[in-house]
Amino acid sequence: MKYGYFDDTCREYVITKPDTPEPWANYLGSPEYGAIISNQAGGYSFVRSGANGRLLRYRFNSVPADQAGRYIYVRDRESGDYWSGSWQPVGKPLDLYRSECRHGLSYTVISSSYSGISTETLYLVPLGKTYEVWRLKIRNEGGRKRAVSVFGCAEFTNDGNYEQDAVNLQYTQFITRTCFHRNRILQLHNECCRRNADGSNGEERFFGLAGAPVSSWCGDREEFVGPYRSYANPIAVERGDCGNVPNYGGNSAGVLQADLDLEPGEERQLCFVLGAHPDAEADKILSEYEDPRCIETQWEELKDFWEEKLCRFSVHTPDENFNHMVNTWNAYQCFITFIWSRAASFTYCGLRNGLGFRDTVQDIQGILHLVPEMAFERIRLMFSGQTSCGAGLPLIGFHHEPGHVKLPGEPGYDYDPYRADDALWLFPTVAQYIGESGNIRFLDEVIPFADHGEADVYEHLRRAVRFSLEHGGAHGLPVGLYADWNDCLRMGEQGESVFVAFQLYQAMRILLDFARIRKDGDTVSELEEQSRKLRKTLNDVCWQGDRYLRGIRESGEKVGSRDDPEANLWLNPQSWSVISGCADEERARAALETVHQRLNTEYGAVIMDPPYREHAFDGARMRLFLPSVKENGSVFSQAQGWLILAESLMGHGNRAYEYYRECSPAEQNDRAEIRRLEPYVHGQFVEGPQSPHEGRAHVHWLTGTASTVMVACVRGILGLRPTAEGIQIQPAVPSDWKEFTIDKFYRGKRLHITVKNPNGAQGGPVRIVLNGETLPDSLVPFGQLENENELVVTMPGADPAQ
Ligand code: IFM
Repeated sequence: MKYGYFDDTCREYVITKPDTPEPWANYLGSPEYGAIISNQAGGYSFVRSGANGRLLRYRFNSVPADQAGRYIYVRDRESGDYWSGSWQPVGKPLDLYRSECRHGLSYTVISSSYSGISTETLYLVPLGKTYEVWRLKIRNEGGRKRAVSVFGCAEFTNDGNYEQDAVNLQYTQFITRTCFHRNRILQLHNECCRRNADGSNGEERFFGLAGAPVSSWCGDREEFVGPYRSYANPIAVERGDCGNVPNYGGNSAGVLQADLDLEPGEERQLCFVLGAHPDAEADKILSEYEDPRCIETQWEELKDFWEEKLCRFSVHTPDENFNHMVNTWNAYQCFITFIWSRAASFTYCGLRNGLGFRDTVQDIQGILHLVPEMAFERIRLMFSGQTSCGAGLPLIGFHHEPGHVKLPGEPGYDYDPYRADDALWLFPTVAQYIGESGNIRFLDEVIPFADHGEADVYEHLRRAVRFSLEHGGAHGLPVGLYADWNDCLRMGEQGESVFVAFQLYQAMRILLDFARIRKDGDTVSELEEQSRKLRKTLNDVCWQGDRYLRGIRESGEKVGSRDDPEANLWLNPQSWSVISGCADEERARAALETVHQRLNTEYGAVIMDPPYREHAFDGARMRLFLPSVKENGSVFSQAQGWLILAESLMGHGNRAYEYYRECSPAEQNDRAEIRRLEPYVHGQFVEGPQSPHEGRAHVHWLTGTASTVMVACVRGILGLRPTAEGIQIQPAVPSDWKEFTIDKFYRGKRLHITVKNPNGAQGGPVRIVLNGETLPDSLVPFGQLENENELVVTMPGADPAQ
């Protein structure tokens, strides 16, 4: 079933059928003020931290779903009938009520049409501001005068700390009150014990109205909703009067009512504004919205802000769904994961107060092709989360103080021990950053370690390699430590991880390039020797004829061995054997072929097979999950990106594209009832064939899938791989893509690339003509670029093996 469509002209996803299988969400705001909103206007807001700055309350995982929200009610003062500007929470019959939700880049517009009245509510956080605006346009579509009331409704948290607000009710129910002032409700917190710098008391929040006088108000949730009622039928709306009631020591809310008379065809505009600001500031903010042009200007600014970022890379292929995702939605999701990490969604309740090391370093890769300069500071931050012994801290706290961080094992450290993979993610990220920006001098930049001391980036990277080499097991492969990329895989102190070994091999190759550039002969020889040894071990010990192992436990038992009754084939070692460059052509082909035969499903390749049921070892913690769910054999979405990339690197465009389509949300727009998550964002995983809900996806928005799939599309399928010298172009596309174009902004230059594929190839060596001149190979040297460049890339003759 289809619930909406992609509108490329304005980069929006338009939901035309409001009863979506799940609330379909969007993100508003910035790190200073974040908000998440669903197509039913459900969701919540927070100042800086989803954990501690929670402003609007949201009941996660509850029935009815997706409450509370940013609700606007409309009531007909003659008939007493009422509805909401979003289909829920009132939920009028869909044969009478029409609704459309347009999720755009950092704004959402929800429209309704019912009983001759239409509404359009724009929700956004203006750029650089720390409050949100709900701009309502309401119009009398009929031929007679209408008398209506409009109610804007926000449910405040009583405590900014999400956990306290949700569970510590014997405290948090008694610390706030509300009052009304002119055109706004103020919520005051802890006012008897806290004094702010400006002389005001406690913490203050406001919910105000511009554009019409307030005719009545309510600051108490229970008074508004009424006993044994819900947001579907609040007593105050039913009655048509909010009663002017404040809250004192209960649940605070902000409800403002405006009574309007609308002539036939007449439209009115109101703005509700919500934020955490003292009253005097609230007054100033609200007065700006008395001018209806203010919000229009801010909306334009917001659109320009995003357009400026996304227009730096756009592709026009024969596949519209591919274009929607790469040009807009996958890109936007990469920005959202970059900004919010795993902080706040409808699945993440906002409790993680920091940046997971590996997640963040991977997230950075998703925006590098667009704004390397934006990634720069974050990369530096991540290096300052590396300890002097070379490992990455598992989590970088929001109050990270490089040079002073306690380490795993030391008193005062209260997070997980080291993982084996964290620092190794820095290598592809730095290589891609340097390729995009050309900033090779970054390697010389001195950055402090998390615990003590400092070194240049090159030395940071050397230590990361050294850490892995020093933590080797019986076969000389890196040990798995607390876990590797797979949070659920514990090999034991001395158990070895093949996935990390491939990562280490990739890291060494990248470092070798840097060492050569720096003419560091000792490091070159050392790395050549070490990487040769590692490659040999991986191929001698871990290859099983058609697959690589997943690991070797400290007991010597092999994980992912072909004779194991369960989990005898794992996806990641196969794809990473190719990505790392460790497998030779024959083994790479064989490993990928085994994956295709054994792991592929309609929705992508499962992470391993068969899932654990009876034969899990102690450290196989994925056994806690049901078979075909999460790490226990689902289609783990992040790993699809690596598989697509691996096939692309082999020049297998058809396979790469097959996997891409299987996991692409947009591809499932017409059967959204199966996938259930938003068709415009990747999720964390999709249930596999042993689940009765095969194809159902979970954990929307904040997932590493966004960046791995983006990297797979840009570097893999489209084949654009910037290096320090210039840009390599090596597409691996489906053979029926006969021509496509890419526009890319590259270090201040514009590239207009046309890829021609007259013979239906799926990969292979290309011929490139740059501004009329044929290049000797697939590298476009940066030095040869003009400000504007026309490139014609011709793919070779068809591969007879296809
Ligand atoms: O790698 C992890 C990630 O850091 C968090 N989500 C699950 C992944 C696989 O276990």
